[in-house]
Amino acid sequence: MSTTNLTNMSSESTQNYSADSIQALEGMEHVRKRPSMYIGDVGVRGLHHLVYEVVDNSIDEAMAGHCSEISVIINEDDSITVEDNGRGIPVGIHQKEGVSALEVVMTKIGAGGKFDKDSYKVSGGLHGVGVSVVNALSDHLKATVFRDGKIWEQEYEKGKTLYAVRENGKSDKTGTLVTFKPDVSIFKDVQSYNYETLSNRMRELSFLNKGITINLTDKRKKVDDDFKKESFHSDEGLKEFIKFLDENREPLIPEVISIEGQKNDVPVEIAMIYNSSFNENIHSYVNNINTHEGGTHLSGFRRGLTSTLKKYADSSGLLDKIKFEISGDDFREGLTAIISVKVAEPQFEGQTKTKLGNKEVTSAVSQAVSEMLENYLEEHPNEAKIIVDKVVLAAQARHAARKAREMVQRKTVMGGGGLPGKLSDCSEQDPAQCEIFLVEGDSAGGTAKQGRDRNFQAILPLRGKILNVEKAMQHKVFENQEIINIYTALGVSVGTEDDSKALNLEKLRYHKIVIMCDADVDGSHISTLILTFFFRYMRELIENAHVYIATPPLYLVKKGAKKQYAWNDPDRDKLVEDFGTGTSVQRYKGLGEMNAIQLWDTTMNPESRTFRKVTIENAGEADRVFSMLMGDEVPPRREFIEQNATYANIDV
Ligand code: 0RA
Repeated sequence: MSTTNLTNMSSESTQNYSADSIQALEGMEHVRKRPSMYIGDVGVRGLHHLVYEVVDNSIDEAMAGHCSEISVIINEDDSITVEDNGRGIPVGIHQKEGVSALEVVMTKIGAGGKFDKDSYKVSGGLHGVGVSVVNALSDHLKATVFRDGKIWEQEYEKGKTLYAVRENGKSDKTGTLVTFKPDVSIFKDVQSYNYETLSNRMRELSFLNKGITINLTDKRKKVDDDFKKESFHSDEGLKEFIKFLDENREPLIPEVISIEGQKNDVPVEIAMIYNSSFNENIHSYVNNINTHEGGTHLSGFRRGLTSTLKKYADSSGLLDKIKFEISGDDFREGLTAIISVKVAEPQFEGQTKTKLGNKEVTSAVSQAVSEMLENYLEEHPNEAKIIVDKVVLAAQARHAARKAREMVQRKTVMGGGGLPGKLSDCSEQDPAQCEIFLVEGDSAGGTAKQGRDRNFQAILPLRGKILNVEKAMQHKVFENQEIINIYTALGVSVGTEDDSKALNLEKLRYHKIVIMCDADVDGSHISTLILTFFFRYMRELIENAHVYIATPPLYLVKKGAKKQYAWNDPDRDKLVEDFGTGTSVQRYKGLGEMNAIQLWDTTMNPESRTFRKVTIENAGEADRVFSMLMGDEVPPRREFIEQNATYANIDV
């Protein structure tokens, strides 16, 4: 099993700005000078963002009812082509600007489709910046428009127009085709497009915008003599999205509950189901953007859900025997839901600007949920009982969990119960400088303790396989000693009664939390267990880029005094060839086989190590993978492992 689907090599290339360092530059030039202001970063995310920005324009055209198919192609040279069958960007002279509207869209920052008042433009990237930004950040871009029976084209270099819009032949189709090649002098540290990342996003877009067909082709790769490709199309939208997310979970009710409508001018779409798991799994979107940090639409959903279920349960007498309070959390245990709203002028807040701030949305969503659920519960008394029973069970478990949690709280910083005995702490006091290595097993822990730089590196050995939180009820999680040790060592206390998983990150004692496990099947299983725990119980740590995975080498290649490490088979083979006859290869089976100096040199020394930063590119996909890997059903897990068997092969 490899974690590459959930993690990403990521360069720390986000730029910093102070108000006065922002020079007033002309639009396109400013984009090139300060790309991160427009696309977030110039790393992997930014590179993929370019594709989303172009696709968003086609999605807008589809939402306006004029486009049914969008094709995305990763070309052999890592350029991207996006084609749609919409009306085609207008090519006539733009009154105010005096040049072709196409040229305005492509070269004026913020021009977007704004001159078209009729089009219902609510999509548009997180940054909503428009295709001109993509143009500015591309070495080369060519736009081709099929319109009025003709083919029109224009090309640009680094955003600069090469020639006026020209006609180049006849065609009876309509649509827009854009091919761009990102400027490598801007995306310096990024290799190339990741098929899976694009595929996950195109699938997500097809669920969020039902009826559209989105094709993805990778011309860099061939499978059975044909290019690698997929086609996404969803007739049922969010309903199907829920089924996809919960594929590996056991549903408690037979059908997905769904609603679609408009409240106070806010289009709201919701789908939800209850499953037998203990996890709350809610994904929220605004204008097709995943709002990781939630916001007013999510609050509205929670409010509507809680009040409606509570009212129903009270009036139905199902709670008569219950002596204790039922909290908001209890209504969401085992719930998978998607909330998608369209907001004309979204205000995004929060650390990653993925929290919706528009106040009017709360009541719109809350009303929508209440109406939908009231009807559903009335019409489905059997399912209603199943849901209420589940809520009651969750409340009971929560009472048991409270005792366990209070114990954790007493033992963590709140009670001042001291640090875990197994922790070898560092001497540095500034958390921003501190690192903690979570190491599998006491023996590897010992080596790491000797090898580390004790000034800023702490070691916490974990005993064998930590609890699989995917299958455990909350109180079991809070009773688990290894997990208590992690909470205590990190210094973060567990949440309140109402939000049992909220963390207080200000207390975090280390800003880098490094999972260091053997590079074999067991090691990667343990890494995944730890990651599952972080994903379910400490997601803020991942979202704030505190979680890393160490990468110990697989081989030591030696000849006489010459020694080099290799992290994969091709590198090993190359070293063996370079060193020539008499070379020996030592395979590291585990961290324990390295001595302290080797471990420092290869895996812990900031000068020479490689860490993989754990990121959540796509929360829905991450959730699906965790529920599959750690859940009950074996066949999908086997299939996933076979497809991602990087480590599994090595041991053969
Ligand atoms: C504004 C007006 C019209 C089309 C578009 C924008 C448009 C933009 C893009 C970007 C990618 N694909 C697109 N397809 C269409 C058309 C106005 C009209 O025909 O009356």
